[in-house]
This record gives sequence, C-alpha cells and structure tokens, in this order.
Amino acid sequence: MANLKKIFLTGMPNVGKSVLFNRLTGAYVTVSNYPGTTVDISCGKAYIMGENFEIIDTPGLYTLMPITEEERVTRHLLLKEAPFLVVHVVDGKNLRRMLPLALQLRETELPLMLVVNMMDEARALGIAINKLKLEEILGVPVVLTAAAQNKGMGELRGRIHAYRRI
Ligand SMILES: Nc1nc2c(ncn2[C@@H]2O[C@H](COP(=O)(O)OP(=O)(O)OP(=O)(O)O)[C@@H](O)[C@H]2O)c(=O)[nH]1
Ligand SMILES: [Mg+2]
Repeated sequence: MANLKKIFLTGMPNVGKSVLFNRLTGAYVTVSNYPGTTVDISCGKAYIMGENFEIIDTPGLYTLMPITEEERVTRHLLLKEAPFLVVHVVDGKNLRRMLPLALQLRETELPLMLVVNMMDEARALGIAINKLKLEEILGVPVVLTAAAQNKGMGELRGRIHAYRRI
C-alpha cells in the first residue's frame, strides 16, 4: 500500500473511529504493533469513487501533547507519515468537550476534515449541529455521520474524493 494516499482516522477514545474504519475498508485489513510499542494500528484499503486509499485507524487520544503511549504513537504517525488527509472524528453529543483537540490539530496545519459522529444519539437528545457554521468557523470540511447506522457514509466518501488542500 506504499503509494496510496493515506487517510488517518483520529479522535478521542470511543467516538466511533473503528466503526468508521470498518465501514470504509473492505478486505485487506492488517493489524500490527507500532514499532517498539504495544499499541495496535489497523491499516486497510478503501476504494472511494474510483480511487484506492490507505486508511489508518489510530488509537484514541485526548491531547496532541502526548502523555500516554497511545497518544505518542498517534502523534508520531501524523507527523511522520505525510497524510493525504486526517479525518478527525468527534462525538456529536459532546461537541464542546471535543473541540479543543480539533483546534489543536488544526494548529498543526495538517490537511483536516471533521466528522461529527453519533448523530443518531445527538439528535435523540435534541442536539442540532449547524454544519455550515462549523465549517465556516473551523475552515475545514465537516461531515455529520452515524457510523453505526451507516448514515452519512456516502457524503463522507464524496468529501474525501473531492478533498483538495487549500
Ligand atoms: N449510537 C451510535 N453508536 C456508535 C456510532 N459509532 C460508533 N458507535 C459505538 O460506539 C462505541 C465505540 O466505537 P469505536 O469505533 O470502537 O470507537 P473508537 O473511536 O474506535 O474507540 P477507541 O479505539 O477506544 O479510541 C461502539 O460501541 C460503537 O458501536 C454511532 O454513530 N452511533
Ligand atoms: Mg478504535
């Protein structure tokens, strides 16, 4: 998969990264230890609108200032691997708590897209998210999903396909 564009899934623990990973990738998934650590990294191939991408599921993290081994691995991966795109996943029920990490990532100037996941649960709680406003404020593409329900995946693929670094 060496010459495929790499898409990293990042986010805090338990936001749905691995469910998204499984939705995007088909067969050819490999799980390996990140060198010198006990941290598992899953890699898989995704065929998105005529193009193959490599998708990397990273361990959940709370901050880019690494404290845990997982956070250190994710930070190394992002800074070393020249991502085509970092798809940062947040929990739509807890957007306020999630945004500081999204802002930290934006500061790195990595190519970034925000996925607001768990929208089924957020909507059930009466939470509405103004996607266009969020895009305007953050300056990155925003996609709303409910990955466990397979909702929003078509739009996510479309935005990945259309992604051009500004
Ligand atoms: N209701 C709902 N549940 C979801 C959604 N996406 C994921 N989940 C559930 O949330 C839990 C966590 O999902 P994971 O994909 O394992 O989360 P993760 O971000 O990979 O977590 P870490 O690997 O620990 O960082 C699982 O029980 C999923 O089934 C969603 O859109 N809606
Ligand atoms: Mg996971």
